Amino acid sequence: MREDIIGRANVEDTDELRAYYHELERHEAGALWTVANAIEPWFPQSASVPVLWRYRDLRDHVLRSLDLVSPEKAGRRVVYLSNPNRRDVAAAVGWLYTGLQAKNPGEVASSHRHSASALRFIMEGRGAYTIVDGHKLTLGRNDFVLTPNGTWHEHGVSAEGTTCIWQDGLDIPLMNALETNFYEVHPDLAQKVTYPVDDSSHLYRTPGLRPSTGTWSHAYSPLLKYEWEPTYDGLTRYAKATDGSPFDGVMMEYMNPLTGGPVMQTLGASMQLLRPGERTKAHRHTGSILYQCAKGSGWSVIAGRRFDWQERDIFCVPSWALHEHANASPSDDACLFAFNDLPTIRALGLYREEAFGDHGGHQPIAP
Ligand code: GTQ
Repeated sequence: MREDIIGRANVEDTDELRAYYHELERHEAGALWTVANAIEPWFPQSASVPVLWRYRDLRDHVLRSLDLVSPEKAGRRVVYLSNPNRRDVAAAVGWLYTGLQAKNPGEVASSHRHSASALRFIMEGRGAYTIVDGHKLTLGRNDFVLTPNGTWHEHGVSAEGTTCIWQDGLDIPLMNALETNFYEVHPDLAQKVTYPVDDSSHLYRTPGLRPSTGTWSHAYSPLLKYEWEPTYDGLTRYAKATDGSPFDGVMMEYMNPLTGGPVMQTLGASMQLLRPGERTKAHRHTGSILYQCAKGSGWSVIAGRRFDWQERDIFCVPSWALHEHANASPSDDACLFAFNDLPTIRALGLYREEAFGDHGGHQPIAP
């Protein structure tokens, strides 16, 4: 890939050079100028494309997995969402994995832990719970729960509940890309609940207050569950006090209450509210995002394509893709849950953001 720009590689092939490249290849080596423009693009080149996964297309298939395979054999009955260009790494976008998991009442999956950080967002059903290192968290619709890397975790639905479906979000592809992924099955296949049920909420959910006793030495949030009611309440109250971001509307980030930082080291999450008729301005940033519509309906324009979404639909925004969101309703608000790899991107000093039309620096304009 030659480029006729000063400072970029622009070497024409000759018989002598071709022989030289061939010779280098035999020594497991190569000439940088043959690959330089490709491996050092002017701006991020995501291999992922924007995708919308409609819940109405997927729900029956997710439920069918309950009849097709046993939890014992499958481990977890999940339909994962795959980006057309990222099937080889099981990524939904960038280095993020996501899937829809179904579970019947009375079922519990075996306990395990891994290097990937995980989160769930509850889509439907009653009686779901997760156990994280002995902390049992009861889960309802639109609740968001963490299972940070290295923690033992298992998911179940109580016998009195109904069939549950939730979205799993993990950085499995990132862990594999970094070649840091370990996996362990719990020696007893199940954990004991060693703390009072929902203790993390009792200890850490009251805004502005922290427990005076105890210590928390983990790098992830001690508040393991973020319930829908206080989240939605927080957003509607915030909406009274702000015009919000021109790019994101009224958006709040799920945070570690002890640090104000992201919920986990590698993954972050947010909930945003788009007011009736609101339409945001387009921007782009590094980092990959997976959205789920938690309430209402609307559309997004991502890299020039329009995607119409409604409750429970999931869609992705690849790194550096221009995107804007709109609430389709003149009377109801719309809420988008999202998770992202921004804590990783920020920790490495790689976050960059740009409004549409605001091309700073010396780079050529992205298509
Ligand atoms: O429950 O931790 O959808 O390890 C895929 C891999 C869920 C989990 C998934 C996992 C999990």
